[in-house]
Amino acid sequence: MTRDQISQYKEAGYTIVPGFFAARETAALKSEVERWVAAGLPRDVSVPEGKRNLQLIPLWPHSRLFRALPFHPRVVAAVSALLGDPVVKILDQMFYKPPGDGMGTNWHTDNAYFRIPRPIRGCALWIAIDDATRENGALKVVPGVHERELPHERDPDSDHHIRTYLDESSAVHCELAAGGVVFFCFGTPHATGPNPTSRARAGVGIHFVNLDHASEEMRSGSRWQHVHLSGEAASGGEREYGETVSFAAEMDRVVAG
Ligand SMILES: O=C(O)CCC(=O)C(=O)O
Repeated sequence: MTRDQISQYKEAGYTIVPGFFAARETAALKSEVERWVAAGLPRDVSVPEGKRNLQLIPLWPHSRLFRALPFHPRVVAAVSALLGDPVVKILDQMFYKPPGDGMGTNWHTDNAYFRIPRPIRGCALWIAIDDATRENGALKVVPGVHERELPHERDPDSDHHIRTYLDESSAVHCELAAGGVVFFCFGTPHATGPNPTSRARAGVGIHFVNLDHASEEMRSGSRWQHVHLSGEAASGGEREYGETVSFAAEMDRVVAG
């Protein structure tokens, strides 16, 4: 992560990092996603008849590779630079748009769910598992409005999401080859479009917060997971899972089949 990318995150509320994951890493992540889809694990959260918006949440119980992903040294370095220590991972999820009838996710901010006092102190890492294009529903963000609190209401297109309405004329389409990522803060409005193409589009979102800036509810640990990645409580996974967790070792396992 470059100094410019860190500045962009702080000023605009997001930054795009193409090629964040190497080809071998991306292939391993994709093969886990395909395994979940083949097993029918993701749930269709869409309401409109004839459309699908598949979501799997949380991810870590379903894959040792995804359990290890937040501990990837590149991920820890990035979220620590963006949020300041101590960083915890609180949530992970997968969004899968099937070809043809794959639906978008309407505009929202993550802070409408998480409610931390300073939204810049929490961020999502969105990973393009497949190439993400304007045509197949790449992530869109509205830059520079992350300090504004936007009203949200129930999203009629989803069985559990909430949404906001906003002027999207300045939206940035985060087109990315698979393995590229977007970091965006909890205050940054984002959405995705539909996938009318002939190939599926999967994305993974992982949420991190600086624990000193978490809400009371979040700090209590009763609602969201606390996986300590930096700071005094970080133990490389021992504390959370009773063992040291390694992305590289899990990747080798997935690749070996
Ligand atoms: O990838 C998607 O389709 C939705 C992403 C999203 O809404 C999120 O990460 O909160």
